[in-house]
Amino acid sequence: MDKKTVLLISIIVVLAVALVYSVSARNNAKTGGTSSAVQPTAMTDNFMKPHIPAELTDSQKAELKAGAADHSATSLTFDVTGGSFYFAPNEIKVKQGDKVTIIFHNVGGTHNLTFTDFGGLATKTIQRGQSDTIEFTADKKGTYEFYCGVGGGFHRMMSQIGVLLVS
Ligand SMILES: [Cu+2]
Repeated sequence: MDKKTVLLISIIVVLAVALVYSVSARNNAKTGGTSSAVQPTAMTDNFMKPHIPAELTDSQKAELKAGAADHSATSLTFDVTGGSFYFAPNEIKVKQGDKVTIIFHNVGGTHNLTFTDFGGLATKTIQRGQSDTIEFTADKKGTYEFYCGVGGGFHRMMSQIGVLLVS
C-alpha cells in the first residue's frame, strides 16, 4: 500500500469509529432515563418550543383594515323615551366611529333631549305623544351627558339626564 491509500483508510476508520461512538452515546442517553418512555419525535420537540408569530401578510393586513373600516360604518338606532323627569334608557353604549340615531319619544309633559357635546346637538322641544330624531357620529371616546333642556335647567336638575358611553 502506498501512503495515499493508508491515509484514506485511516480517515475512513476514524469516521466509522466516530459514527459508532455517537450512535451508542445517543442510545445510552435514551436508555439512561425511563427506557420504556416514548421519545418525543423531532416534530413534537419543535412544536413545543415557543414560536414567534409570523408578520401579517399583505392580504391579511388588507383584510384587517377593511374590517376596521366596516366597524366605523356601523349605524345604531336607539329609541329613548322621556317624561317628567327621566329618560329610558338613560345609558347608551356605542363604539367610536358609530353613526348614532336617537329617536326621542315624549310620553309625558314638554321635553327635549340635548347634548352639551357633539355641537350642542338637540331634538326639538316636543309635547307628549310626539317624537323627534337626532343623528350624529360618535367620533370621540368618552362619557357624554345628555339632558332635557326645558325649564332653564330645571328638568336637568330634576335628573332628567342620561349618558352616552363611547368606547
Ligand atoms: Cu324635560
